[in-house]
Amino acid sequence: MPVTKTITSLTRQFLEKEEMYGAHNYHPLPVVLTKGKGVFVWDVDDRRYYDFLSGYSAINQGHCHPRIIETFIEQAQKLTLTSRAFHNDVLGEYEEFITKFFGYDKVLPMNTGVEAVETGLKLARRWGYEVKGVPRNKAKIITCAQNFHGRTISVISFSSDESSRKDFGPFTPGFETIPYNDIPALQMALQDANVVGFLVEPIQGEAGVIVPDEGYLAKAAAQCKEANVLFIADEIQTGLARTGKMLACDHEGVRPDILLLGKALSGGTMPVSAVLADDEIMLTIKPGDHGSTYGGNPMACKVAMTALQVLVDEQMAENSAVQGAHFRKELTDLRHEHISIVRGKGLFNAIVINHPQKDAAWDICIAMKQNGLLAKPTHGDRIRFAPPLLINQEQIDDCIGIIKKSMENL
Ligand code: IF1
Repeated sequence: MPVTKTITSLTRQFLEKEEMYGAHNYHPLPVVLTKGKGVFVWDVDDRRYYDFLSGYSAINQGHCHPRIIETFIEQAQKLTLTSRAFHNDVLGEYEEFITKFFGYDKVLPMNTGVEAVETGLKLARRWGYEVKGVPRNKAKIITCAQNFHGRTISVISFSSDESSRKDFGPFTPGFETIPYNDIPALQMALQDANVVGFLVEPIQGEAGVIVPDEGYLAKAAAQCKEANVLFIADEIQTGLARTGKMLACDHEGVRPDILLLGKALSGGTMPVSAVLADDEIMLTIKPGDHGSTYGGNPMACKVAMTALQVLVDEQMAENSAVQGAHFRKELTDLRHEHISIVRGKGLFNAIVINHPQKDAAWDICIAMKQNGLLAKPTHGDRIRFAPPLLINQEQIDDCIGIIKKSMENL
C-alpha cells in the first residue's frame, strides 16, 4: 500500500513543513511523534506505538524517565552551563561518580558520540607519540570494515559505507581497515610498530547488529596488549545495559584501554558523551589541548549520574538479558519464511529479511507502524529491534504478535 494512503492530513502537514524548510539528510518513517513515556510514544493523531528504536539506543531508560526528568528540571532552574573557563559544583562530583562506576582513573566529558570517538582517536595518537614513542605524524589506528562511529570527516575517513563518505573527501590519513571478527587480520595489522590503537564496536550496530564470535573481543584485547596498542571500545550504542551487561565488553571480561560512552548516558534528554581512561593515557592531554563549549556542563553531569543510577536501581541490564533472550526465541520460533536470521545480545537485536521485493524491510516497517510498533530498516534488508530496557515480557509478547501480523501480507 503506498505510504501516502496511510497518513492523516494532520501528519502530512508536519511532513510537508520539514520537506520545505529542513535539509533532506534523513528519510524517516512517515510518523510524527508528540509524546513519549516508558516504552511508548504517541503521534499527533494520538496513536500509540511501541518504540523499538529507542533513539538508536539513547533512550535505554525509557522515554521521559521521571527520575531523569526531575533531575533535568531541577538543574535547569539552577545552573545549566559555566564553560570550563570556571569550575562548578557538579563536575567534580560527576567525574568521581562515573570513574568509580566504570573503574577508570579519569574521564574526559564531551557531548555527542562522535566527539567521544574523535577524543579517543586524539588520545591514542597523543599517547602513541609521547608514551609509546611512535615517530610524529606516523601513528596508525586500526578500524573494522562495516563500522559506524559517527559522521565527522575524520571518522567517515575510515567508514566503508559509500553513502557516508561519497564526495566528502579529501579524507584524514592514518587509518587501516581490517575485516570485523577476524583475529588473524588483526594480528597481521598489529605487526606495524606505528599502530597506536584498535577502534572497535563490541557489536556492530548500523551494520545490522553483527555479533562477533564468542571470544573475539578477549582475543583482540590480548593481541593489542601484547603489541602495546590501545584497545578502544566504542560502547556508545552497545553500552549502558543495552546488550544484557552494563558494557558489551563485560560479556568477555574485557577492560578497554579507552572506553567511549554516549547516547543513553543522558537517558535521551540531551547529548552527553564520555571518554574514560587511566592516567598514563588521559594525562597526555594538557590544559588547553582539547575541549568543547558544553563538555562537562552541570546539566549533563547531573542528568548522567541519574541516568546511570536508574540503570542499576531498575536492574535494566538483567532485564535486557532476560527479555532479549525471550524476544529472539519467540522470533526464531515463528520460523517465518522471510526471516533468514535472528541475531543479537540482550535487547539489541535485528532480523535479516530474505524476500525478492527490494524494499521488503521498509514495507514491513510501514506495516508494523500501522500495527503499533516503530522500527527502522538498516542497509536495506535488516530491521533493528531495540526497545527501552524496562520492557516486560507481556509487552514483548504483544510485539511479537505485531511483528508476525505485519509480515503476513508481505
Ligand atoms: C545518524 C547509525 C546507529 C554509533 C556508534 C558513535 C556514534 C554512533 C556505535 C556517533 C551514532 C547514530 C547516529 C545516527 C543514527 C545512529 C546510528 F545508524 F547512524 F549508525 F545508532 F547505528 N558510535 N549512531 O552508533 O554518535 O555523534 O551520533 O552522537 O548519524 O544517523 P553521535
